[in-house]
Amino acid sequence: SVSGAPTALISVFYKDGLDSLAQALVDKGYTLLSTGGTRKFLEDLGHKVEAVEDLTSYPSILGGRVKTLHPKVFGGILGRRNLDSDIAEMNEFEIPSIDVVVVDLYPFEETLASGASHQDIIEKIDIGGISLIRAAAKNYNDTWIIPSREYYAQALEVLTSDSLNEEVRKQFAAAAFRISSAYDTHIQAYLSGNYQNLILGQEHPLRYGENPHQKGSFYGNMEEVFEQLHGKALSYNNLLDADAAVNLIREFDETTVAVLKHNNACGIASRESVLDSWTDALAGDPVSAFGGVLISNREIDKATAEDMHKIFFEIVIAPSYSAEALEILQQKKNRIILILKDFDAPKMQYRSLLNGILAQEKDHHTDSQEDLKVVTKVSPSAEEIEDLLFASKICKHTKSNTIILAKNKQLIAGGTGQTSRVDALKQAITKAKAFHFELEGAVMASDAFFPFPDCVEIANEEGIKSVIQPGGSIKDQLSIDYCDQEQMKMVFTGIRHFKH
Ligand code: 93A
Repeated sequence: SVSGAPTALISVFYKDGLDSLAQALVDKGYTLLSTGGTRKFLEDLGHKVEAVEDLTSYPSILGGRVKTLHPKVFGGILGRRNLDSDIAEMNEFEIPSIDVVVVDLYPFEETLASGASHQDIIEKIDIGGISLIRAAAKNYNDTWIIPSREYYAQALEVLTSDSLNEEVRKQFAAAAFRISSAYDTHIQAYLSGNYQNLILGQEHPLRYGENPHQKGSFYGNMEEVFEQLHGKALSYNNLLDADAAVNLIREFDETTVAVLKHNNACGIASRESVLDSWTDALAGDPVSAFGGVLISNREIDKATAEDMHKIFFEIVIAPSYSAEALEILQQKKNRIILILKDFDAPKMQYRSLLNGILAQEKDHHTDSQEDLKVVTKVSPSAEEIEDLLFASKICKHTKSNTIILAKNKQLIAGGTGQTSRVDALKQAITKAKAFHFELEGAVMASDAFFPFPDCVEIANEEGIKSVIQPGGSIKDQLSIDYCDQEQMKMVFTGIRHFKH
């Protein structure tokens, strides 16, 4: 140390929060040693502080670029206290041992984010501080590193509980290298012009955004999800649809084909064969299917490809294609043909709004038989339960407010993105009738509870007798009473599936 007592070198950018740590160090008998601004701050608090300048016999030079970079400082940090030759050299060159190093680096990221000039950003590349951190962390057995103001509280705890041991020192050293490594990562990203990519991942510019006058990009690793076999590059809207299609199809284990438009399913069916699934998915709404996205969870065979080829669609997604199927589908030059890989979907979901982003866990809950609570006197049959669960999976992936009508594992019609639940139901009924579906025996799924019994009343008038919904409205009983009066069946899932 400088004075025989153990020494703590403190050089921090942000001084707030330093007072109690400095006091605790003083209480433990440490001599304080500091750079200019930090020394002034500590002296103003009433502490006696030695100046790094006095130790090095150099002033801070080059506008502060060289303050601590000196053998007397680094020797004091790096000298091995259990090595005779190091001790001998420290004595020879009058290097005091430095036992604690407290650093808070120049705020590079913050300066960058503030929109500062290039020169100001460069000046905020800390050199001395980062070297202090790395040196102390390397010699963690002898020099305890407190590598940023985020660690003051933890350090204070260690000091007051007298629990500084080798394991603790090592943990702080690991934190130190985490900090130095992240710090340099930001600098390299800034200098190489890839700063945005550091946050968002690899940028893939798109032809345009949602509309031709909007620029757009995708950030991420599309190759992990798709292998593109044919067609033009995916557009902004294609990607939104592809995402919706993949999320939907991943709900189904049995052979299923879906058709999507504007992120919502307009047709979906589960059947024994891919061809039958496709045929009955298309039947859900052959008008909307025009220009849509087709997705299958089984290999597309020749017969299915031949039939798909008859209509105009933008994208087909499947785990694989038979050679003949691929040959048929490739006949349209622009048609996008994708293989869906077995990728690990992120658990979180993000969306930008106002001046920030929203983050949430994805809706990973798939309603199953165990979730169902029959609330009516009559229970749905086994086939009806299958349809109810089928419909509720579609609900989960359809824009709210939504009502899904299904029968025999086929989407009959959906009301999508309506401002009232009744409107969603009416839209579904109108659509179903337009495509000549018989609603008698169909089931109804709702993404959220019914605030009033109006939906079950309208459904009943159309012959829809089985209903699945989360429940939870204060007026649930009104819907239940109506169902009981009409021998309808209703199950509660307890799980809402809003999708906004
Ligand atoms: O410009 S530097 O890279 N050169 C140095 O030698 C040096 N030593 C410490 N910046 C340096 N520091 C940094 O100064 C510390 O990391 C801390 O952020 C700041 C503290 O300076 P002051 O005590 O004068 O406010």
